[in-house]
Amino acid sequence: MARNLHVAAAQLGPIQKTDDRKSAVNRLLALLRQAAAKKAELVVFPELALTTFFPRWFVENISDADHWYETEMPSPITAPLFDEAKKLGVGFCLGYAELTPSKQRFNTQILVDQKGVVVAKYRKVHIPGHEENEPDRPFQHAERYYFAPSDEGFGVWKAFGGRIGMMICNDRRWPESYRVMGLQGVEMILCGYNTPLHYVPDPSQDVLQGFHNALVMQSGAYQNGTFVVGVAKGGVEEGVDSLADSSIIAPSGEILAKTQTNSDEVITAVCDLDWCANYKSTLFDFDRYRRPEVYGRITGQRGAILG
Ligand code: ING
Repeated sequence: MARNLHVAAAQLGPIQKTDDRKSAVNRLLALLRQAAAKKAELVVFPELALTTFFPRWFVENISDADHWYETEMPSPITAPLFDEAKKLGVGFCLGYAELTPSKQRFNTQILVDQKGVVVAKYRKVHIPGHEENEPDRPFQHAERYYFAPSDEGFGVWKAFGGRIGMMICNDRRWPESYRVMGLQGVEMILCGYNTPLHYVPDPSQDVLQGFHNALVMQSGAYQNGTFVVGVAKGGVEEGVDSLADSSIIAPSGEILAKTQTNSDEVITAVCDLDWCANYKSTLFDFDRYRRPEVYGRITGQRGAILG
């Protein structure tokens, strides 16, 4: 008997600096309805899905950036998304900037079940970019100024008939992200991303962004016997072209669905979560084949030590 989970990747095109949250929420509502019409049970939205990618600009006084963050979820502006999802009987995963009551700042993603209840929260672990103002860059990527790295690590939650994990953007480039969830039996990893095509100082690497995006998610899926749903906010946002290529990837590493545009677009796939066992119980039977006794360096050191 298959354990089918009908999942949708709801990709966003750009959100410009002057686009308000209401317009973003209206776009998310339209994508949610499209996904529900395609019989999706779980809809995955991108990283920072309510605002433009504001770490592109550095503000000296960080409280001048407070308006980019959510202090409550749901809030009066985002409540319509929760209400509509509950009415449609669809769950969703939403990325946003979180400002806690104690003024901590996180790049956050929540998992909301089909009754509109927040069942899980994940805060980004791997924060790329820079901490200081770097005005000479063509555009900044000051995520390390705007977000604290979470010390909560990667969880896996029983939801939607399976074991669901979450990660955000840069997390997908680190094999440790997948493995920590793989060691909790994860069957589907939900990952929103905002990836500028011109991030690297070496423009010749820009053409590799799509290749690297697929490479890391397909390998992470295969090596941990899990589905991976990667969802972009793509297109030209405030003059910066961002990668689209949202994808739904099988535990085999095969791409089941991929967006064709860099705009608002929904793709879906019916994922039989029992497919994961084909890999978890054979090639990647962790209990049988892994050798943690020789992996000490992975948690024992941060950087490379050259002997
Ligand atoms: N963005 C980018 C990402 O990891 C980046 C940062 C871009 C790193 C290109 C390396 C190359 O996809 C976020 N938001 O993490």
